[in-house]
Amino acid sequence: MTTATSTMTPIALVFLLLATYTAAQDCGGNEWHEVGSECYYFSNLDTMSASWDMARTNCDMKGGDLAIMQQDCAQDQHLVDYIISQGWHYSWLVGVTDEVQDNLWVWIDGRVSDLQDSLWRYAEPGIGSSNDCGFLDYYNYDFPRVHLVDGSCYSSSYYICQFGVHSKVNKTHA
Ligand SMILES: [Ca+2]
Repeated sequence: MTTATSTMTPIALVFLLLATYTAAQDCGGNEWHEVGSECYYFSNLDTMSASWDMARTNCDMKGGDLAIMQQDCAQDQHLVDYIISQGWHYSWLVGVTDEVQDNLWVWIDGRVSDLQDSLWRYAEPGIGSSNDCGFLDYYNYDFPRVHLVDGSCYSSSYYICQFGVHSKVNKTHA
């Protein structure tokens, strides 16, 4: 037991233990948020923005990688609903890129993205554009929506990490 803890009043210690236990249940720490069956880190909560490369490095240090989607429709919906429920009007880097071959969008776990999936916003991603990284983007037109769009890999952006994602795509963006 540390000196600081040993000098706490018993009631403070109870609260500390309770807080620790609660955090441990919630995806192993207060950086990670349990959404559906997965744990995510939302960098907007720390006002942390980064390029694609740095975002992946930061996610890696936390024990994950950029968030992956299109594996499980229900899980995708959980994530979308969560963002809408929080009212976060942002765009976040997620783990999909067409850097290797234009318009072939590949998730960082190696799966090719289905561009017909309604998770992609209408007319997105743009063909032949220099925007090679995928974002999950909130916008409100009649009602709040969250969709995938393409964007720059180099601008400093918010990002979503997903705990335990194992990448098959090189972390270095050429
Ligand atoms: Ca592109």
